[in-house]
Parts: sequence; structure tokens; C-alpha cells
Amino acid sequence: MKDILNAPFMVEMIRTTTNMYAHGWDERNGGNISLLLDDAEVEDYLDTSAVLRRIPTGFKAPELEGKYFFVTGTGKYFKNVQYAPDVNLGIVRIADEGGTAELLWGFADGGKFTSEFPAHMMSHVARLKADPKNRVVMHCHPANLLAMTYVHTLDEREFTRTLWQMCTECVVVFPEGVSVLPWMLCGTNEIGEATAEKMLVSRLTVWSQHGIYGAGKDLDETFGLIETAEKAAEIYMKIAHLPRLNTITDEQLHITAEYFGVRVREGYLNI
Ligand code: 2HA
Ligand code: ZN
Repeated sequence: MKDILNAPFMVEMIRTTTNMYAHGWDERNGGNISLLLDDAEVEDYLDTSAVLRRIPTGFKAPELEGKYFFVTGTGKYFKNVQYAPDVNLGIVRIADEGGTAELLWGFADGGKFTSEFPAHMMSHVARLKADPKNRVVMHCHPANLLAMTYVHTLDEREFTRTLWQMCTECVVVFPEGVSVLPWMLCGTNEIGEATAEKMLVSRLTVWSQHGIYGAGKDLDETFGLIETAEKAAEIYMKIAHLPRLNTITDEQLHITAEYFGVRVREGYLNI
């Protein structure tokens, strides 16, 4: 059995959480990540018949039966992951049609998966329907995206168009746009279901006055997606109160998307 602390998924998870903390996106215990692991990846590092604990989840997701997830822990600080990965992270296998998470590694202080586990698992179900290559769901609290939800309309089309107008590459990075949820109570199955519904159509879902959810095929791509949206929101927050003399026009967004071969969300450009 190979040493799990050297597994590529472990190294990437530690780097990603550390980097997200450094970006100021994950104050205190803010933020959470779940990464779907391939069976073969897990079997190289763990005896998958040795279940440490069986933890109830409080929801059903039969589509995920038997799947392995690498997840951040509830109440844990991204800042500390690099120093104690086995306390702050855990690997679980989904059982009982989603009702139970079987702990195979980690959460060594008796802890468990993130309070946002329902939103993560339901989002995985949705993203796998949209893209079978999806592996990551990532949540964090980037300041400018949050700030924007106080001063910008929450209309998804308008929110998306504003972000696209802030940096030329945005329309290429998230051509399907950004979904937006109104303020909702976090940690619940309700916000999980609402997020998953949005995730069927976009890889980014803003939680107003709270943060953002991103999804992608690996940690790097998902980080980059959130990073790009947050950069656009930062520019918006720098210019929103100033007279706007120039912008990226719908025609320019259109020719950018055509040039890079991406399909822009239907009806989002006035062309
Ligand atoms: O894990 O970010 O939304 C802390 C949170 C909850
Ligand atoms: Zn949060």
C-alpha cells in the first residue's frame, strides 16, 4: 500500500486549500471542497474494506452509491490543512443510497465532513449529469463577489453580463454564465437542492451575501474558474461608482466567443 500523504490528490488538495486561504477566500472555517476519487486511485492507498466510522448524512443521493469523496471537515480551517491533513480532511464512501458516509481515512479527531455536504453531494449529482468528467465541487467566500451581491441586481443574466464585461477572458472561461441564488440558510438540504438545480446549467453558482460554488474536472480548473469570476467582480467593485466611458460590447463578446469556439448562454447577448 502506498503512503497516502504522497498521493497526487492529497498533494493537490493541500496546495489548493492553502492557496485559497492565501487568497483570503476562506477565513476561519469558511469554505469547503469535495473531490470525487476514482476507485483505483483510492485502492492504491487504502484498504477499502476497513471502515473507521459510519456517519449519517441526512439526505439521499442514490446516484452516488459506492463513490469515494475526499472532503474538507466541518469547523476546520483551510489555513491548517497543510499542517494536519488527517484531522482536517477525510475520505468517505457513500452508502445506503447517500444516507451514510463510510469513513475510510481522516477526520482523526472524531470530526466529520463539511456542514455543506448536502450541497456538495447534490451538486456532484447535477454536474455529473451535465458533464461525466466533473470531479470537484468547491465553495468559498471571495470578497468582491460577495460585495457585488449587495450592490448589483441578482438577475442572473444581468449579473453574468456584468462579469463578462469586466475582463475579456470571462466569456471564454464561463460562457454558460453564472447562476445566482438569493440569500438562503446555509448547511441545509434546501440550499443544497437549489444549488444543484443551478449546477445543471452552470459551473458557478453565487450564494448572495455568502459566497460562491464552483465545479470542474479538477482542483486547478475549479480554482481558476472562481479566480476569474472573482477578478471580474473586483474590477466591477473598483468601477461601479465611477462614470463608465468604455465597455466590452455585446458584439465584442460575440466575436471573442466565436474566435475561442465557446457557446455563449442562449439569450444572454443582445445580438
Ligand atoms: O464551512 O463556508 O457555508 C463553512 C462554510 C459554510
Ligand atoms: Zn460558506
